[in-house]
Amino acid sequence: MSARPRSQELFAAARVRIPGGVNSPVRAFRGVGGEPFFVERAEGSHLRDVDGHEYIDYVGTWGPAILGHTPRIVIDAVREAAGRGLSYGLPHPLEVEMAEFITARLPSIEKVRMVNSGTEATMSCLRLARGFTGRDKIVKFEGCYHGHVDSLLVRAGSGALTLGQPDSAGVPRALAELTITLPFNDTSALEEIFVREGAGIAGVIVEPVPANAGLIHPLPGFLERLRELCTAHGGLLIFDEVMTGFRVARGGVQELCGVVPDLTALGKVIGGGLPVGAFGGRAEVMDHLAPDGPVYQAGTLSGNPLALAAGLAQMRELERTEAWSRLEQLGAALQSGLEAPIRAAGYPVTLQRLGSMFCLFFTEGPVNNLDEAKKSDTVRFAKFFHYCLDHGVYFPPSQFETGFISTAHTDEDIVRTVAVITRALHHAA
Ligand code: HOZ
Repeated sequence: MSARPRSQELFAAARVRIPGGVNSPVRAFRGVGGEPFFVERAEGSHLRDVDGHEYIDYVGTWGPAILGHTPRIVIDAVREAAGRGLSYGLPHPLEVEMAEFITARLPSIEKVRMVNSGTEATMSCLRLARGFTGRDKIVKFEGCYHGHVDSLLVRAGSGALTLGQPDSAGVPRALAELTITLPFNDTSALEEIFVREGAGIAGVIVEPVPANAGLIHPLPGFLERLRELCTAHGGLLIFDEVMTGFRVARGGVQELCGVVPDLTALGKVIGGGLPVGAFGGRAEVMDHLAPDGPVYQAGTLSGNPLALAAGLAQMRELERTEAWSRLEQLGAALQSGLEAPIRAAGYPVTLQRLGSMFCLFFTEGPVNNLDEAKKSDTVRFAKFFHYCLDHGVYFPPSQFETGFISTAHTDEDIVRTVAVITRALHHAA
């Protein structure tokens, strides 16, 4: 185990004044045991901790850092924007640029509202779906995580799953009862629920490629059937593309699968590392939002100029460099490099990947839903994780999270990572 005395000291101080010592998703560290390291700086594909250790980073601030850390182009855009003011609470040109940028690339979005986080985006989608349809029930899928919205902390993924709290305390039972949960990829369960409850369903929210219970692929036809059922019964289909939007392709999963949602929640990559979310969809639905319509939605810092400058700079750079094909190349190199070590591990390990997003499940694959993901050997995962960390490779500290590759990762980073994983798999045997 690498010595991290300064991190330990800071963590001890943090625990006195911050619940659990953490603010960010790094709370998932509880899932692997031990204490998180404190970051001194982040650059490109690397993190350096306050004790002087360097790590190849596959967390990328949990998704946003698709160009790697501190990309010059984003930093310059933020500096430039900051010189003109930090926040206005008044319209400014970047809001129009961002709205036009997003709507030009995601045809399902005719109008978009900026918010400050993915949670705000999904929360607003639910309210809008309820306001638009006049119905109360929401359907979600087990293991999908859509932020810490009351209605959605029911059989949730991500940190809630890692910490064994998929149904949070503090969520009124009456509200939780309005959320119907179904297993992902189970078309029969979906059809049954629409037969029974279709007339009361305001919307179905789904990560079209769930990435908060590890990474799970939709089975052929599942999302298409979901679309048909929502249309037939008048409920809205809400895609949570906070993780996948502008990450797996320019137009997210909806571009890859061709299924058109009514509403989409975005975040992470579109903020370039600053706090941002957005939600959008058909104009007919979005026009129900205040101040045009009766569904209230608000936020003092929404459309913040620094966040929009960062996000636009990042997304334009992705387009300019056709980054998605490079990200696919890097992901494919990692995958092919791991084939032999996974076969040689002597116990079941499954790599699931979409472009630059990936997860190593410590169980037999394919993993198609939460119950299958939960068969993973989390004790073995923890051993694997700590070995990698101690040898300079940082993966998400939970079996139920997804790793991210950035354009700043080099071929050498991937080769080194494969070598470390190979030894880590052996170590965890
Ligand atoms: N979407 C984040 C990664 N799965 C989780 C956010 C959080 O846990 O705070």
